[in-house]
Amino acid sequence: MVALGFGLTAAAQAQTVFKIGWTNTIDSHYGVGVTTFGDEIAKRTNGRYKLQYFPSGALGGEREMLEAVQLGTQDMIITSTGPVGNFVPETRIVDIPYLFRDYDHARKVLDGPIGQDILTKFPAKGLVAISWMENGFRHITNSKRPVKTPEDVKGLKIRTMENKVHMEAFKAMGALPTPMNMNEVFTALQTGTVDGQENPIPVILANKLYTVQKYVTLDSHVYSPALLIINKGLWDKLSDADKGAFKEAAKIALAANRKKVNDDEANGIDVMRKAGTEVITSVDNAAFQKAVASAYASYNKEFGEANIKKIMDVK
Ligand code: EAX
Repeated sequence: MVALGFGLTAAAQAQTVFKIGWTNTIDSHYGVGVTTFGDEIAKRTNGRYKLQYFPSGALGGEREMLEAVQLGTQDMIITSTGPVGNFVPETRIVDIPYLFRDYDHARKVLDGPIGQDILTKFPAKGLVAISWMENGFRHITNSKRPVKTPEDVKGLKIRTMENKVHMEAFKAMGALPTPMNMNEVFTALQTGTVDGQENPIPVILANKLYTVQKYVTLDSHVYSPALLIINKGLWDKLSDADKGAFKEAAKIALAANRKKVNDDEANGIDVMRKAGTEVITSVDNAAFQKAVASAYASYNKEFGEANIKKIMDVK
């Protein structure tokens, strides 16, 4: 954070600049969310607060950026929940495969009491989650073979996020989950270090992963929330009015971020097919769900079957 004073006139106001990092590009669903958030903050605080953007992993992977925000060496981040469970374990429940039916269901849970309650667990860890954001439903991509059934996943080396809930699911499917920082994924796919990876369409598009993957299977195995997080020390220094301005700005940013996800979902298949990638749209979801069923034993143990059912039952 850098506080800049301009001159000594009474009218001049100190300007505080917050550095925010993320792994996707500036024009991605995260970039749209962050730049909208930045515009809205500047507007609502008469320019007293400004964001300095560090897209495309310029400040590192999500886990290392989260550590930096917790330490205070980085001010803010927009991140998937991928590595967040290593800092705030209560978030892990939303990473369970097949927990959410569709986008409406996921958005309703996160905007409602269950999702908002999870945000209250962050301050104890030196972080303030200003708002949920959205990454999207995740799909399997690979260059070995078209994945049409869970059988096709067996033996594939699949990059996952540093997220034990996801890794358990891929292990249950017989894949070899390989946790890796997003910044290394494109090269790992290009060189064949891993056979495939799994990400939402907006991430596959923004990072052009489809140009180094022969097959994309739209299996929507898990919904991936994102979060807009600030260092707690910085948040506590904001006046109540400015905290309110940040919250209002985040609401508008979330709407812009979700609209970009909707747009990418609508256009993405065409973009990938035009680039020569085979996109498999008809997937036997029941078979994939059955393939991860064994992981549910540990999910029920860790999170409580009733808590999982409570989320699934939200209409
Ligand atoms: O948050 O690491 C991942 O696969 C994430 O989906 C990506 O960084 C966007």
